[in-house]
Amino acid sequence: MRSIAIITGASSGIGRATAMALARNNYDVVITGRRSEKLERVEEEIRSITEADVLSLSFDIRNLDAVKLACKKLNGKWAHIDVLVNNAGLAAGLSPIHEGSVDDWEQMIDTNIKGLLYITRIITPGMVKREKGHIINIGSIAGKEAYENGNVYNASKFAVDGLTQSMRIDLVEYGIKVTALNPGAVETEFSLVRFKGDQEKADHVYDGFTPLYAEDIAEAILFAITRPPHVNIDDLVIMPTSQARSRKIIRK
Ligand code: NDP
Ligand code: 8X3
Repeated sequence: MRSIAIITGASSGIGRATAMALARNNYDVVITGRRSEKLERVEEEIRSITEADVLSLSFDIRNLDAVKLACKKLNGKWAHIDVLVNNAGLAAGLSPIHEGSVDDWEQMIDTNIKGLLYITRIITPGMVKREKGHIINIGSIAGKEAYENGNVYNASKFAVDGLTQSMRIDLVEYGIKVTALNPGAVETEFSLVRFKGDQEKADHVYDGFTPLYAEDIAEAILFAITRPPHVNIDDLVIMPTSQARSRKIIRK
């Protein structure tokens, strides 16, 4: 029998790669994101190369009513979510605190913290009732150490770290696993989003070294969710070999 995973932010990057990896490995997948045309393409790709069943849900995770409405479609077999991958997130801008954009701050807090909480609040009661489930929170090296101009993005990922620890404490008595996965630089749409579509600036981030790829993180997620029942991976930091800290990257 196939298990069911819901992956937020599966229209690109880490979420997309995770949906593909899980679909290839005996999971039916619920994929979410705002861009429905991108989700459709991911759905088609999964259907064309795997046996997996796919449900696409397009909504803005910052909007609680929209999240609730979309999740009403999680009925029948889709009601039994085994794995929740809290991945949707972004960095907006890179400015010192005294020059930061309040709109950017709100977007990061609303997506990376509140959005994660909204979907978790909807999915976890079923896991508690079934006494079974696994939550994967995508944090970041930015949630382990602050860096220059990272401020609110850092804070949002420190919050994910805190929530992961707290969720594990609240859910342990129900046998629910909670894992945090904290990547360093991964080449996705992340930098293009951070720099508001400036492709040159985004490309520059990955100049002169080999970053991680979305598939590297997807493999780690697959590893975490396929451990035996008595094993939980609490917290993983995954970095490119050339990156020792957020801002210590060897470029050649
Ligand atoms: P991408 O920009 O490629 O993917 C981000 C995903 O999040 C997209 O599918 C996007 O979908 C979704 N998303 C963003 N905002 C919203 C929203 N308001 N509502 C619903 N979905 C939303 O970046 P990554 O794959 O790199 O990012 C995935 C996660 O990994 C993020 O949490 C990021 O912070 C984290 N991370 C990334 C690192 C990196 O270097 N790339 C390193 C460490 C952590 P859509 O736009 O269609 O809504
Ligand atoms: C993304 C990695 O170092 O750009 O979370 O913040 S970093």
